[in-house]
Amino acid sequence: MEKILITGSSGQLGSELIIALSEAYGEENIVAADIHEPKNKDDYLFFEKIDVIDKNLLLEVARKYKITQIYHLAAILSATGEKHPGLAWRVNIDGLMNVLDVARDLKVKKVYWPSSIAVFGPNTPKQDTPQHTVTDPGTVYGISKLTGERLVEYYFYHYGLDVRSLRYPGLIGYQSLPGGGTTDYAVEIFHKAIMGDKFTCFLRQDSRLPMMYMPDAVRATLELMEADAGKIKIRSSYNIGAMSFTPGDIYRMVKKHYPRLEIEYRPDFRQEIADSWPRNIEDSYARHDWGWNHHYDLERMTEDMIMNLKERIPATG
Ligand code: NAD
Ligand code: AKB
Repeated sequence: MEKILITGSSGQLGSELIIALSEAYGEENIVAADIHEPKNKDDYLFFEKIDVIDKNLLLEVARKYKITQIYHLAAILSATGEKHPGLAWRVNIDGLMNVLDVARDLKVKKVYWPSSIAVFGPNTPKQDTPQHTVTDPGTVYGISKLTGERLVEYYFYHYGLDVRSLRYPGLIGYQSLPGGGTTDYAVEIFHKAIMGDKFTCFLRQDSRLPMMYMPDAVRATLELMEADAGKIKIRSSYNIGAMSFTPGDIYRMVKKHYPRLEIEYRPDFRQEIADSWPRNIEDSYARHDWGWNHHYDLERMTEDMIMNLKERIPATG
């Protein structure tokens, strides 16, 4: 019987992954944990308010529930990280080491920790960015993810801890709003369209980035975690790709459903971050090693996002 702890459970990814994990393992086997309480606490049988920087509390919670797997999602993302670099380092690195130490000491069977396309930087090839290439991130977030990749690989080779990881592109989902990243615009545009508001985009019209719809990201995560250990050849973090588009592309696609949607481009400090990231990702290792395959392109994602968000947001436009 598995008992699964999810840190960062109130976030954009956590709030979606917890639904899939509850379906797969049973609600009674899932422990949600975050520094912020979830919007609907009643949705969870077990919720623990924790700060991942507090190692003793993490240990206490993991012991209390006899945790066998940890999905460690708690993090400070790229844009917030540039505003609060010290906090980003403490949460992303000290928090990760705490989770890895607790997992090692309690002999937890498996740990999942996400990395990001933010590990790449201005000197990385931007087109079809390979798995093994230059990684020279220019943000504290990216530096923390790159350090994290080295740490999880270290814990695997030195302590035998079964840690697995994916380098997600920008994630787009409807369960919750994103939490301070550079790719957040691609979620916000849907909310503005449905509410009938004008959308002000903080990136340029032609700023191309790799992106993924949340159902693909959640499925990739579960498939990686359920794969035979022998198939996981990369113990730092796997490149995974799905689609790649610009703000101009997604605007045109959403406008097909909301013809009155207006957009204004006002690039801010996040433009420099976006300019340093890949345009699209080469992910043949993930496809070969454990069978990764994406299902959603821009058109299919847009239809599904709008269908699901419309049920959640009262339309005013
Ligand atoms: P998010 O900001 O929406 O959620 C992060 C959660 O962590 C929040 O609920 C926050 O309250 C919590 N948290 C922050 N500090 C904490 C602390 N000290 N202790 C406990 N909880 C704390 O982020 P997300 O989009 O859900 O991202 C989840 C993970 O996936 C992160 O590791 C992120 O780097 C990674 N990732 C996300 C994306 C994306 O596009 N969303 C892309 C690449 C990688
Ligand atoms: C961010 O923009 O910071 C995240 C990411 C790509 O890691 N969405």
